Amino acid sequence: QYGLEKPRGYNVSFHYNPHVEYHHFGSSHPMKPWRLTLTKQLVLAYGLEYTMDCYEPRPARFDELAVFHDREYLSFLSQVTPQNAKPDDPAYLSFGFGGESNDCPVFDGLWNYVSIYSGASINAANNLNNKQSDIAINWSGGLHHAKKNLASGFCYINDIVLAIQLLMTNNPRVLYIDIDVHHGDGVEAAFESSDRVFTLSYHKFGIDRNGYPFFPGTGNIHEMGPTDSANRGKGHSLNVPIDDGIDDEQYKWLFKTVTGAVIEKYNPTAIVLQSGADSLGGDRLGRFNLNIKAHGFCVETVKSYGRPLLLIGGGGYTPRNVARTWCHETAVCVGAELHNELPTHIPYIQAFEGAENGGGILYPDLHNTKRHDNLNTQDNLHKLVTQALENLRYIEG
Ligand code: V1P
Ligand code: CA
Ligand code: ZN
Repeated sequence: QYGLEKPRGYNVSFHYNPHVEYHHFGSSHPMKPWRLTLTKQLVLAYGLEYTMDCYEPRPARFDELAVFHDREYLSFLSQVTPQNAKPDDPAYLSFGFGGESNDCPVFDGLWNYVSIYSGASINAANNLNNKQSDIAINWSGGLHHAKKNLASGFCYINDIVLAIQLLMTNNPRVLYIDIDVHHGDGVEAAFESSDRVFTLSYHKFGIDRNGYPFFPGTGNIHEMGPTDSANRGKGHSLNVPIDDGIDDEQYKWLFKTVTGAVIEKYNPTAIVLQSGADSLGGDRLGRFNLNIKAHGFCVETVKSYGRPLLLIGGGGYTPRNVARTWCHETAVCVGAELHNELPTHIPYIQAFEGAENGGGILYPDLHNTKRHDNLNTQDNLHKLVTQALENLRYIEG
């Protein structure tokens, strides 16, 4: 009856260069590119590669990165190595490398690493632009803290900004949504003077008992971009600050209510979703208490609006759960349901086995795996939503 036509659904593309996996930030550093190996193994084990167009993008070139980043910064980044780095060189610190926190170390193959993850976001954005895909996925990207001349919070090149700049050639309005547990400050800053990009970030915000702000310390509800009324970007950022321990039902309600209102009002012609997995329960750096399916609910919700979608990774510091989440969200994109029992023939299956690693299943209970008391009351969340909706008064209906 249906001839040889493909069943109607979304054209999903998967953009991944496996060379990204072999880079190391250093043994005690929480960012582990190896989580991408685990993600790929799960995606393959469930056979999801047959449901998508898979690309192996080339690394981005210097000129492609210079569309956003300063050339002096890129020259430094492309030449610095652990052997020639001079930590007392003023340029070294001023570009955000090393320092006391060592958030952005100089490691072997750094330039290759940043070019690879950026190349994948560029390739994914181009696929959306030429309508080869409805949803394009790059789990190696999403490095939202990088500024045009500054490395910050494990991010050296802002692949999201580069992808949005490409999408802007075809789209009058791009919506950026960020569910990483950290504030998407680099993307917000890059487009602060534009009304053609709206940035929306959900994140932990607050000061801990030792007096330190949760990284990067920005993104309170009243930060809505520039205040100068002549600035076109005024009111085109929305920040949703959340406290420790938020649970599935609260987060789903918050995300659906606020994101829905932004989409209805701003009416974006393309959406970029940064799906940082450090908002899961049990994350090494995060503070929330989300399960995998609640995180995936955000992808489902955004997908349901049917706009061209770029889905990218970000943070995520408990590698086995990052892999589970991004595999689940790949399945959400293609419209597949996955069985809970992990296929047994996966390389690195040990990473998922044993009670402490989630018992060999795809959807272990992550709620309270790292006890964070829920400090979000229903009353606080209602007030937050009221204020968030109020903040939307600057954008046209
Ligand atoms: O809190 C800081 C430093 C301390 N300074 C005053 C700032 N850095 C954080 C950075 C978190 C970056 C998150 C990136 C992303 O949003 C996107 C990929 O997920 C930090 C933390 C922490 N617990 O917040 N750095 C480190 N931990 C760290 C630990 C060990 C070695 C190197 C860095
Ligand atoms: Ca965020
Ligand atoms: Zn993060």
